[in-house]
Amino acid sequence: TERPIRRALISVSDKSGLEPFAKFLSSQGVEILSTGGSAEALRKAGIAVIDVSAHTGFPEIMDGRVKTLHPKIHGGLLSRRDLATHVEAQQTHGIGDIDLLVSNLYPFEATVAAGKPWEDCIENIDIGGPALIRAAAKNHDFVTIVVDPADYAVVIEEMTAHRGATTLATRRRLARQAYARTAAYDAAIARWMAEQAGEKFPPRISFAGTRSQVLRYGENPHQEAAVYLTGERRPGIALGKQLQGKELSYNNFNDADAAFELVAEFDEGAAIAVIKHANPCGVATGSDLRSAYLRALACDPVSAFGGIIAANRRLDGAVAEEIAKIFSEVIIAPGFTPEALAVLGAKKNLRLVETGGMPAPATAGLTVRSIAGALLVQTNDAKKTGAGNLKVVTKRAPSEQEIADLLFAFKVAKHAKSNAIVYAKNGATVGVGAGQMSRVDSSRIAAWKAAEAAKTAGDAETWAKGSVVASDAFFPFADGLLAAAEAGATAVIQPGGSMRDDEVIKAADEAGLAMVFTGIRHFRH
Ligand code: 93A
Repeated sequence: TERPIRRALISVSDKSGLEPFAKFLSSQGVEILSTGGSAEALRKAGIAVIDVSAHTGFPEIMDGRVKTLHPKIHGGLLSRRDLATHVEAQQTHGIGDIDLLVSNLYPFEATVAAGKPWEDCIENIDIGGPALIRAAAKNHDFVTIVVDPADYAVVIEEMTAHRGATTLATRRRLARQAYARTAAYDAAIARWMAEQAGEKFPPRISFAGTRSQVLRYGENPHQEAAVYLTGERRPGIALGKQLQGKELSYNNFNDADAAFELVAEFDEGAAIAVIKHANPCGVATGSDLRSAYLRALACDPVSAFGGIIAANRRLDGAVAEEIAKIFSEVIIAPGFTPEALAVLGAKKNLRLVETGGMPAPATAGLTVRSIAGALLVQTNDAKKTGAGNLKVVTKRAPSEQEIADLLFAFKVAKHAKSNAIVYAKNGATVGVGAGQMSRVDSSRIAAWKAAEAAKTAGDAETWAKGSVVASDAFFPFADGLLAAAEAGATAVIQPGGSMRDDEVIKAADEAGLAMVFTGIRHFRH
């Protein structure tokens, strides 16, 4: 199963790590064939190469669109060395063996990501490269294929250990990687073309992403898990840089995503979200992160223990001092000041993730989740509710402060699992009820949490008193609303649209509440 490498074809766009690898091949007596730019780079490094055009006797034409698409190349990669008919064909047509292909593709994805015009993207669709790679990978019984510079070391090791040959096991593994790469490459092209055409749901979609990380385990220790990048360039946990701490877990990714997407809703002022099990246990805005954090924490300090914290601006030393006082799993922020890093650096296990920026909350995109046998795909919940979208339905209109808090609470409710009820006061949550099967239960839980928060803080009166309340979907009956009024809320925000809206509005008027309808529902299941 060991196959010696005597002739290699090198055709790469990403030339990183190439020079030492090619030097090694030369030192092993390997003859190197190469295409235009690659050959030039190798010659500059003093490595002897033969141009593909000299090997085939056919020039590179059409600005390089046709350079390796030739029977002498593809025959050399595809011929089974153990079949008489194949070897005969090689002899008849003067086709020499190619035992190693080193190739990576025109940078199509990077060209798209850089926002280059249509023609540039099209020109960066590699045709010859994938053809070479697929041919070499198919014939892995005889041919070694390397598509990733990270694997140059693997080939050097094998050839050193096996007198210039590679083993079948390694060639198979490299072949698998090769097909994964060409599949992802074509998927990226298909996706870009669909996007360019404004087609949201093409008949076939591929989310074949690139694996960025294998995780220790999944949602539970008996499940295996990994992270795949989809190609979307949204700042967040997936593309963030981990600065310190233990390895991120599956649940960390999920919770940090929920936390960061939530604080991204607040573009004015500082905002902090503390998340547990993908639900907010405290969210607050403020003039600085420290005051926002203290108010977010006060909402539910018991649940906040071991939580995930997200900030919408560069995390500073003052908030870091407060955060360091209790145990948290992950802190995610667009950046960290040196002071913050100094404070949090003492907590070696604490995971810090720097995203480099904030995502725009209202950008179009798709969300995907899996059910048995299918992917459910929908456009993002990118709807923003502002003061202009509110319809006052009660006799009393909310005050300016109430409107600010209503909008704040509605944003938080959007990011809590349904049924979601959120009490808020002065830009901070004071009670959150989430993930209940009945809305009235969420109302009761949120009210109870507001009472508990007050108790913990040593206040005589529940924090629901004088608060506002948000509901992610309409109140089907007056009972949920009455629970809120009873708890002490003075104003309500909800989508409206129930068959019994009249009943609910009447109950609100009787309780002296101000209520606004948004017309927009924010289920999150
Ligand atoms: O334009 S192509 O699709 N036509 C080809 O025949 C071909 N052969 C190799 N692109 C082709 N390649 C690609 O050229 C390789 O995949 C590699 O990315 C690139 C290397 O070109 P150069 O050596 O000239 O820099």
